[in-house]
Amino acid sequence: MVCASEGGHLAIINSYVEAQILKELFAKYPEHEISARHKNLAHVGFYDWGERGVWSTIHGQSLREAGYESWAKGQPDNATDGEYCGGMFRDALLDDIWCYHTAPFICEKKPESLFHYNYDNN
Ligand SMILES: [Ca+2]
Ligand SMILES: [Ca+2]
Repeated sequence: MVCASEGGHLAIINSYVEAQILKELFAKYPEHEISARHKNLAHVGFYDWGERGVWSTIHGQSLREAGYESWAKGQPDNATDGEYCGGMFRDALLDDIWCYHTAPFICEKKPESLFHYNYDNN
């Protein structure tokens, strides 16, 4: 909701290069500056909408179609039966996490949205 209020959306990782950019961004916020429950895991824009282990971006593409599906070792594990939201560790590898666990989050938006935005173009 915060991302949307700023004219963007949770970051969708479309390439290894974009993942590295998010990794660098995350590195600017050390653990001690983060008050959320998770400090080394950020919410990003993918989820398991049907809760059946089929992961897609918030825009409906599969992770492969989006361009990045590098899960961390052993993930997604649905560890506590309820990990239906997408997360990214500090090393840019993906994890499935509880949607309501507080964690840092990363937004993205198009440069032109700095002036105006149109949902039809997103
Ligand atoms: Ca992106
Ligand atoms: Ca997990």
